[in-house]
Amino acid sequence: MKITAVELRRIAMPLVAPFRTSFAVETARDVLLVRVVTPDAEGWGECVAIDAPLYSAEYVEGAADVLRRFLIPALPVNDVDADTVDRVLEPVKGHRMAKAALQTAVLDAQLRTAGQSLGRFLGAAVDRVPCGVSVGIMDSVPELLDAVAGYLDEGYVRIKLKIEPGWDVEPVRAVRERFGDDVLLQVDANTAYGLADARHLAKLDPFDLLLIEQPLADDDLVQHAELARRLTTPICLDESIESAAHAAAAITLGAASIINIKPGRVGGYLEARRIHDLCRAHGVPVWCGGMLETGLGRAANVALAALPGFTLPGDTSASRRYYAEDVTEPFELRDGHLDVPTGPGIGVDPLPERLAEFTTASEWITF
Ligand code: SMG
Ligand code: MG
Repeated sequence: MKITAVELRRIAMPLVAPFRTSFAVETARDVLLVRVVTPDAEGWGECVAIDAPLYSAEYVEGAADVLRRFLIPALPVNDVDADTVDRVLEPVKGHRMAKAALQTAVLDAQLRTAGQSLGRFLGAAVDRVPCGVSVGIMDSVPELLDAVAGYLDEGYVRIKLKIEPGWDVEPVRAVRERFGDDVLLQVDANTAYGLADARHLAKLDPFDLLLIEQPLADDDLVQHAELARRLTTPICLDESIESAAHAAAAITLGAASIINIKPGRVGGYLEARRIHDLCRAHGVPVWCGGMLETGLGRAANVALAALPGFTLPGDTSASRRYYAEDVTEPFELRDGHLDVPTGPGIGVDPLPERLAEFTTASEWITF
């Protein structure tokens, strides 16, 4: 495939409600989109980096910079596919979210040219995926219970509560008391605790949670393994896992018994599939994480979530959980599920008027 141009486009997407985690409050997404143009097709990749380096070291302006300075110039323009992108970007350390966006755009163009859907390319086993929802930290327990009630009414099959010190056992207890033991429930700390909090975190054990996600720092694999010995709640890693090698280390150490796969965090859909394959071979369940993606990123995540090892519901919520207006046709929940797109590539297109309306900047790199 020959690339003729790459666009770096920024869009500003207001969220329907603030989303508070242990590290920040998000009120809008400043999204970097990568568009790859070839003589036969255009491909889209959504960069999941947020505006500040608080979830991980990456941030949107840094991703744009490394793309224009190092990643896009490294592409062999005359004969490129997603595997080539993996290989030629390998010497650049880190910057996996930026790499993932570029690789996804190339992969989308490649698959649109070949007329194959991303789901089929990755090995999707189902045509729709069950969906969970991630519920931010709130100002009060009643406010949280209202939010959870609304999501359960919409049909979400799993609830994830964001937690931090001071907002953990009480909200979990309240949700269990109000909605019962049958609700699939899990929590996500985004690295907010230390191993010294093990006895406190063990107070979550009686609530029969599916998992606790990333309680400790991203580079605390050994500490996570120790924490796993002190809790009955299974430990799931998110921020710690940036590659299949990290996943292998975490499994070997006993640091995680479940893994959250976010393609952006691990450098793209090819590495995401490798992590899926590795975990499946080891009997480790995986699920698809989310980074408040627009319809463009969501389409690709839903395809990934259809692989057979994704045995837990993902943070693949409907468009309206995030945005009053999405840049694509909205993803809508039906019976707690989203349909896996079947069209070529990621299977969705940006709506030109929406895209124009949300765009704050655009630059083209031509070859
Ligand atoms: O996309 O539904 C979503 C958000 C899911 O909680 C979610 N993501 O650590 O898993 C996580 C967080 C990171 C969000 S940072 C913007
Ligand atoms: Mg997480």
